[in-house]
This record gives sequence, structure tokens and C-alpha cells, in this order.
Amino acid sequence: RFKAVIFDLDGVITDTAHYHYLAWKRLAESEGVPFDEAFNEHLKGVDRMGSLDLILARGSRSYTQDEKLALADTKNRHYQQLIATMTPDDLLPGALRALEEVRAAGLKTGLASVSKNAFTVLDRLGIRDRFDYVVDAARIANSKPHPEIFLTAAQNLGVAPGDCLGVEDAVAGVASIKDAGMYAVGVGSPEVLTRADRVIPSLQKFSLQDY
Ligand code: B16
Ligand code: MG
Repeated sequence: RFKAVIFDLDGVITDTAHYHYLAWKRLAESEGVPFDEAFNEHLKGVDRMGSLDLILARGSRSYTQDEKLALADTKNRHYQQLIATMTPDDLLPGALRALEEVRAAGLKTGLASVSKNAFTVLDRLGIRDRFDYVVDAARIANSKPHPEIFLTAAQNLGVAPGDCLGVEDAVAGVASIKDAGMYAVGVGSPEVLTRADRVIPSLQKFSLQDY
């Protein structure tokens, strides 16, 4: 019944969510700000400056805009170091099969990541040509949970939002899909992804006939 499936990247197709976590943790600790997995959950799907603001708000001092830009840059360098050695082996189990299933069923395939490093990651994974449209995060004004990124993907795929299925691992991402008027498949735990229409533990359990 769907005409397109729009995937998130970090945490759905590959575990860069963990690399983002490590890079932010290193930065937060250098600023004396406490950081753990539970807090990191709020950062998933949130863009770089938005994430930094959330982290620094837990610290004890305020920062100038220049200081913030420098810190964001430092985090990005930590992150780029971590993704530089990725290979197709870093695809999460079931990811390639899910992409193949969508294409074989005659549906369009889109990618909606707010990461400015998404094209690099797709190239390292060797899967850029498996998508009919990849949103360029640099052209998105509003990060997830705003629906802009999923709506942009749908528009460029030429499919109405109501005919799209979105796949996300983040609370902010699921909100973005639902507010775009799409069906949301969450990847993770149902206790966390409460707004998703269905939750699966990984793409290994993704099956179009279930939705
Ligand atoms: P960058 P997604 C998001 O990607 C990540 O979930 C989030 O943790 C990160 O801060 C954001 O990308 C920006 O990434 O610093 O590389 O531009 O989940 O939308 O694929
Ligand atoms: Mg994600």
C-alpha cells in the first residue's frame, strides 16, 4: 500500500549513532559536562548545533557563538576520525536486504539524515546508488523533530506523504515522520519510540507485508 520508504541513516542502516555518542562524550567531558547513554538518547536525530546547545545547557557556564562553533567543529573532527575507516561491513544486519526488498517491490527508496556527513558515510558503505533520493542536510532549515526533512524527501521522490513509510531509531525522528503525515516504523524499543506505528528491534525484522 506504500509507494516509498524513507530511511534514516544513523542508527538504522549503520551504527554511526554510536560514533556520534563517542564523539559527543569526548567533547562533553573535555568541557566538564556529564554525559551518558540516557542523555545521548535526546541527541539522536538532532543536528550538530542543536545537540551542542543541549549538552552545554547541562554545564555551569555560558559560551559565546564563536566558542560554540569551535566546539562543534572539534566534535565533528572526532566524528570524522571515527567514520574514516568504515567499510561495507559496517552495514547493520538486515539493512541491505531491506533496501533490496523495497526496490524489488517497486517502491521508491529515500534517505533522510540531518547529518552533514551522510554522503561520506553512504560512500564508505558503498550504498549511495541504492537510493532514488538522498536529502542534502545542508539544505534543511529545521532539524528533526520538525517534519521538513521527511517532507522534502517525499516531494523529491514525487510521492504524497500519506503514501510514505519512514524508518527511524530516534524519538525526534519518529516525531518528524508522524508530523509529516507518514507511517512510522521504529527501530529500537517500544518503550522509547512510543509514537511509532510499529517497532522492530532491527532491520532484520523489516518486512513490507507487515505494514
Ligand atoms: P552531523 P540522523 C543525525 O543523523 C544524528 O542522529 C545526530 O546524532 C547528529 O547530531 C546529526 O545527525 C548531525 O550530524 O554532525 O554529522 O551533521 O539520525 O538524522 O541520520
Ligand atoms: Mg538516527
